[in-house]
Amino acid sequence: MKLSSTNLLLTAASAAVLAGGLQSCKSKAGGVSAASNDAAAKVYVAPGKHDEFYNIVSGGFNGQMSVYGIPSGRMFRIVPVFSQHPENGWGFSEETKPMLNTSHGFVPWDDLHHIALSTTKGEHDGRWAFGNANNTPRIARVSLSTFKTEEIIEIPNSAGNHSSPFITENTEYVVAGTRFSVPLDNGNTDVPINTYKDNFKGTVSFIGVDKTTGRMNIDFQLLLPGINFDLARAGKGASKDWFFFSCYNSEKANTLLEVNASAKDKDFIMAVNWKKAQAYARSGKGKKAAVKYAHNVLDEKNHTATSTIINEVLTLDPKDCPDMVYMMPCPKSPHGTDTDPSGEYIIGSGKLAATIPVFSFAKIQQAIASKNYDGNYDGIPVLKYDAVLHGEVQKPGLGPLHTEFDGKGNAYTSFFVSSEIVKWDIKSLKVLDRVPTYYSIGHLSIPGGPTAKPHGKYMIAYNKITKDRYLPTGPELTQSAQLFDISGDKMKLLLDFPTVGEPHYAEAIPAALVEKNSKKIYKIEENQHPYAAKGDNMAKVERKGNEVHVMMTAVRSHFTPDNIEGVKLGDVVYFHVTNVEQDWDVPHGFAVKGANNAEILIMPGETQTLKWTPDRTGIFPIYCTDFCSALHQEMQGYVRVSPANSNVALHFSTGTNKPAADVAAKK
Ligand code: K7E
Ligand code: CUA
Repeated sequence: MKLSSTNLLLTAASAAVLAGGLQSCKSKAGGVSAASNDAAAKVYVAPGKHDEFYNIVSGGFNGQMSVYGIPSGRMFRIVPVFSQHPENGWGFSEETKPMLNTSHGFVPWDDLHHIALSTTKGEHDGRWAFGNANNTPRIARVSLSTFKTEEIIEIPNSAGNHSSPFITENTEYVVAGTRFSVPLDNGNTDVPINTYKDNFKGTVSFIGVDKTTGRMNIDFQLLLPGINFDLARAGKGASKDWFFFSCYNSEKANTLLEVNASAKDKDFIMAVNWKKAQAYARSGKGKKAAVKYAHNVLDEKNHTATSTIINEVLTLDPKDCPDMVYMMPCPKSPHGTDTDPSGEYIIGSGKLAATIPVFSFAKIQQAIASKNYDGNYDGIPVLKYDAVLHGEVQKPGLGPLHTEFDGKGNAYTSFFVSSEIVKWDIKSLKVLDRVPTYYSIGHLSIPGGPTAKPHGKYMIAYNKITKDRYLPTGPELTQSAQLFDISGDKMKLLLDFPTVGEPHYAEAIPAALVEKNSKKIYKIEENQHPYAAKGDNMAKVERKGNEVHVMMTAVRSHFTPDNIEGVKLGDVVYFHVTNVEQDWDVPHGFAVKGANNAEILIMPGETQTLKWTPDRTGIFPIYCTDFCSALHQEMQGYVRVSPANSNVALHFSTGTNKPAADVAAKK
């Protein structure tokens, strides 16, 4: 989220907030935070040594995930997800373009906010990372073996997929809640905006995840009042069959939300019994609705993605499904909702609230059993606030956003306005410690923080404002993370490190769970790409009408073929480049002069295709863009493009001139 602290101060906050906000700004002017003396030793990972944790960080507006080491803060790679990526041709190569297809066509750039790492029995299993596309609603699944996006599924009846992707204990479901309520896709969508209250609906979708393959499918969708869903967390342990969603704009405002959606003093956390919803869906309580959404899958064997458009979704209406959905009042525009490792406590962080409410799952169950309601909201029972409340953390700070846990009974909440992290005791609700962040923290993350078994030890703050923390780079500054040691009673700042994009949520996982499964090469004998050349002897060039298909191999340090003639103006050339290396860390690159599309980077054993439409006649050099060997600079070749009506025959060769030089000279 992007909150401007001035907006918040001017329009929505009380005098107390105003005073507090100004005070905290003042104390931070030119602030220098003290890192403890032994901080350097604690983040030092000696050359050649590995970090303790992989940290998978959302890229925010760059639409990608990035991978860092903790505690060093070193960045290892950007994993392209929802945006084209010039570093490796993601979304540019013919094989990966379908991954960015949607019901709106090709979408080359999105906004990724949240990471969810797969769990089994509530604990990290090191298999997949899920991410959300916020703008054109989608969920992606990234393999933690290849660090590649393997699947992307679009979410119909949704807009601004912010409440996503959050997972159940055994990764049975990934959820996606819509931020913007909108008219449903299968109804009349061309309505006046000011008919919001009548025509706009909210939805949350439950996307099933196959246990073995990870394949996603939208199992069912709940049709809900036209409010904004913000964030979510599944229950754990006793509450494992439940899901909790924070909602704002219960006022159902459609304009100037900063004022109009802040009118009531309580919004909601919505509790969904997903087991019950699943049973309703299975027993035919749902209705099939006509929609249109894309489901894109990357096949690891042929290295090619396919995009399928699906036309139907199963919807469940709470009216037909009793005891499935409840609302819990929550002070002022809750942002994060987080469940503690035991699953008993649900923490709501009202951005504009002066306290942090902590709900008790046991009390929620009692309130439901005794129908302890405070009326209903659009037909959905509202549970009495006092009946479900474990208690409130008093005077925690200003602008609470997100809470994580260390597994030792403590919660850590980020405060955007007062720019700090506050540690508090979940049971006693006592504030134990606070540290400033530089500046204006959004999410925070503790390794395993959202799981039933946090790994603890470290905490990372993802800050929204960087200001004076690093060497300036003009108007646009790097984003900033801060690493804290939380192993003792007091939180200790260890390190600032820059990040790419604008990180929102991140999740760190012990390296031991991921490292051992990391794929080194794709086996060439398993390559099923239809245009793969699995050895130099299979390399060839074929014409199909005005398409020229070049089945090319790359190996240290030449392409086969490296001389190609007979391409004519008006042809479309497909360079299908197979990297036949079977060695770890030996990619080859491919570039051709005048390519309007991109370059590509091909992993060992993989085939990738660059499409090229030459715009003029002449000689066009090709070369490898990845410094692969001492003779990398020799890894080059030429393509000759002749006029449309020329009779130059299709020829290709490597190491021998074809056609023979004397024949060619006469042409
Ligand atoms: Cu708080 Cu989009 Cu998770 Cu950002 S959201 S901070
Ligand atoms: Cu291959 Cu450089």
